[in-house]
Amino acid sequence: MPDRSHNIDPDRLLGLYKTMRRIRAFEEAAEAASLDGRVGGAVHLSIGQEAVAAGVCANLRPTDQITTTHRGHGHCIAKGTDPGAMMLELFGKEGGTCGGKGGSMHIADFDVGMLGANGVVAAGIPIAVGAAHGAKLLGEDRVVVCFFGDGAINRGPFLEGLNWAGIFALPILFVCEHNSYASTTRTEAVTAGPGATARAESLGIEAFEVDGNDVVAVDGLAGELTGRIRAGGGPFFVTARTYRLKGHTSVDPGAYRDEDEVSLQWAEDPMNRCEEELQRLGLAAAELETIGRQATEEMAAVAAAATAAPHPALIQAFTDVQDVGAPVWSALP
Ligand SMILES: Cc1ncc(C[n+]2csc(CCOP(=O)(O)OP(=O)(O)O)c2C)c(N)n1
Ligand SMILES: [Mg+2]
Repeated sequence: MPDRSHNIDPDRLLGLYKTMRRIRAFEEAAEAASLDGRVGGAVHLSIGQEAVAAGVCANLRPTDQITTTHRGHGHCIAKGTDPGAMMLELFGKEGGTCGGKGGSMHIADFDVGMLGANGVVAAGIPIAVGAAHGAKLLGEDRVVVCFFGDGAINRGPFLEGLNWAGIFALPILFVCEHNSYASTTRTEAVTAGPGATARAESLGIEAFEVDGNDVVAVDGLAGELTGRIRAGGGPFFVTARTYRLKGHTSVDPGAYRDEDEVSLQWAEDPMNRCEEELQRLGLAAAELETIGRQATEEMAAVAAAATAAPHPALIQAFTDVQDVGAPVWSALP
């Protein structure tokens, strides 16, 4: 078993930190744009969960693939999707990852192996399993990572997907991002038995638990498991314990949670924990501040560009969708 202690190369940890800061800055910019109405409707923020996205995706190649959920901005950024195109998508603007038609919950970017966010809980699981089965049939050495929440384990596709992956020994890593909530409900109140890890094990899938706010631990475990998949192993399952520091959506004040619970969890903010680790390795606080400022500036520029960008021409409503025949709306510009 490889060493999973905190012996990490400082440069690697710095790279993980930069990814986490970019995700946090993107989420803060998206939150502001949702609250002031530039983005129509609410968005699901991954603030507090950045270490899972960064730690797992740091072990993936451009040809590897992921699926994600309604809370998928962090996974997209960590996999290499351009935040500028993502922000345009959130704003419903021209140049968005899906032409501005999908929005936050339907970002997809096949060029970097990002097979799609998904507004339907657990619906990404069979898609990821299908992609992994495709890799196996084609003899390609792709690894597929399937991100989903702790609420998703109570839906049927979870059982179907894990069963199929187990039967066919597929090259897939399931990552259950366990933030303890499904919307306004504590998941333990609606989950029978010991939970995600045990359910995977009951299907014969080797499963692990990791502190999802510890990016070094996530990176180490993901490195080990993706390595074993590339060597012909898999599937594997990881439950990453983390916490959703914000409400379920950008407009949810989260009144169903105890204030003490939330403030205790802010003390476990993965960003601070990563900074402490970097300082222990000799990085200066000023250097970390510069990285944070650069990330904020990058995402402020991205949001400003999305604010100024045009909406797609109305005729675009008829492209890239199902065959609707020739549009007859002659008034279209
Ligand atoms: C099939 C389905 N049922 C219900 C919903 C409404 N819904 C949206 S997000 C969510 C909670 C999901 O919880 P979890 O999987 O833990 O993800 P998290 O929001 O915590 O990231 C629910 C119930 C949905 N989108 N799809
Ligand atoms: Mg959850």
